Amino acid sequence: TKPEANHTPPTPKPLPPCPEVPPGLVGRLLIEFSSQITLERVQRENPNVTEGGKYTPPDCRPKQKVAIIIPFRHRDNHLKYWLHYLHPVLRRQKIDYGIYIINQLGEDTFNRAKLLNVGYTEALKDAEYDCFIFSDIDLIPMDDRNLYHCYDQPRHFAIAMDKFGFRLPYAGYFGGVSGLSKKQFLKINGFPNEYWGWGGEDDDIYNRITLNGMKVSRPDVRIGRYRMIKHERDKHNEPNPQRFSKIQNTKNTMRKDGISSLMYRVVSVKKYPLYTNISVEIGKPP
Ligand code: BGN
Repeated sequence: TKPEANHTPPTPKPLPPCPEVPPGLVGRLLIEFSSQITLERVQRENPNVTEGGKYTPPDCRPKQKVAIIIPFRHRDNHLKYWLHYLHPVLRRQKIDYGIYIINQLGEDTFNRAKLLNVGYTEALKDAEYDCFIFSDIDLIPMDDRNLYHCYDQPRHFAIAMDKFGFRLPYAGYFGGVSGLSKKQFLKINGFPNEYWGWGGEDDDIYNRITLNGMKVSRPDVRIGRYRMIKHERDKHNEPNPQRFSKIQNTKNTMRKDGISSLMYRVVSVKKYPLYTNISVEIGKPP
């Protein structure tokens, strides 16, 4: 026998591709927001999540690498619930993922869609993602069969929210939680940067999708159910009075306003055990 054979490390078994339908799903989930959650507890309950809020299934090879992008300001309590509920769901779904909180610094008017563009750009500096899921911090899926990956067409996940009576509020609704592959995102020039304050940016994104010859894909209404954490209206995120006219103009604005025109300044990138926090200055309305 060759003596060096003893020193050859065993070649790691190549993992099989992850199954189309993950075997460990449980279906409908019980979601409540009355018990107090601590990050220490969430960390304890998700020991395989690594620094920056990353996870890769240990037993199979996922097809996609998913960045989950969450626009954020002053919602620490919601973040705890989101992490508490989502990490276990995403693990059961066998998703290869990273969590990115995009925190708008200062007290100027909030700009959700611009923060999502920042999240897309910054996540790609961190790893080679090919799928981007954009989620509000206060939306928790009620069913783990609502799989957080990308589809043939841009995906709308949050189609049956409790506050809308578990139905789509209107046919073109694309708010709350949505997902686009890198290719789909670039095809629409990303999201608009010019919606300051509440409302309309999701409708603009919907317009971009249909104007570029794509259509929205959705889960079954019994599966795409969500609970929203109740909260007061945020300060500095008043309904945007320009939103009605802006969504009429997507066709004319989308080529110049988007990922191609994005400008911002990163102030800090912090990798915490359960998520990556990226604090940014994105300016203010003209
Ligand atoms: C719509 C908002 C969306 C919001 C949904 C659900 C606008 C544009 C002018 C009609 N759109 O009315 O941004 O997600 O309600 O709350 O306000």
